[in-house]
Amino acid sequence: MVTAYIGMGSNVGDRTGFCRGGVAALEEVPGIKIETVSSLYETSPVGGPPQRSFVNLAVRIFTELEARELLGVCKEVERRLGRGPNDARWGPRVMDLDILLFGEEEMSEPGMKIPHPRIRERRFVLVPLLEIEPALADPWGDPYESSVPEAEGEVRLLESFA
Ligand code: PH2
Ligand code: MG
Ligand code: MG
Repeated sequence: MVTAYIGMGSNVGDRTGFCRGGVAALEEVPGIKIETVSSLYETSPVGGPPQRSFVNLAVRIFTELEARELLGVCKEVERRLGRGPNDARWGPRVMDLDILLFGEEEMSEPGMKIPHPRIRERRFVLVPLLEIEPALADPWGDPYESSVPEAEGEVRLLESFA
């Protein structure tokens, strides 16, 4: 059993509805147990073209899946919620699910970098993640909290998940 963290975001249509739908879809997957869900945050877009603000959250799961299998699940949930295969990098999307951390694993393969390489640069990732686990550290023991002041983007608490 591995503890993993997944970040979710949406900036098209019913953004909070898509985020909640993403959590519900993950919950149904055999081998995944949702342990904690952060609050939902409205966040300014980081990178990409001018676009609507996002709703972001993070979840902590326990899983029996391998990292590759979990990535496949994330892609499938995105597809089920209506994401097209050709959405522009960093452009608008109904649902984005990114594996942020997978236990203590470090992976760098095409399409699969863990920890997610941009966690420390993005307040929309750090703030929900640290809400779940304020002392969270990377696999080398370096806490994420120290990166918040320098991270990019604005984050506003929208609503709790429960
Ligand atoms: N996702 C991106 C690029 N920029 N900005 C915010 N605020 N939230 C996101 O989820 C996001 C982003 C690429 O996945
Ligand atoms: Mg992303
Ligand atoms: Mg993604």
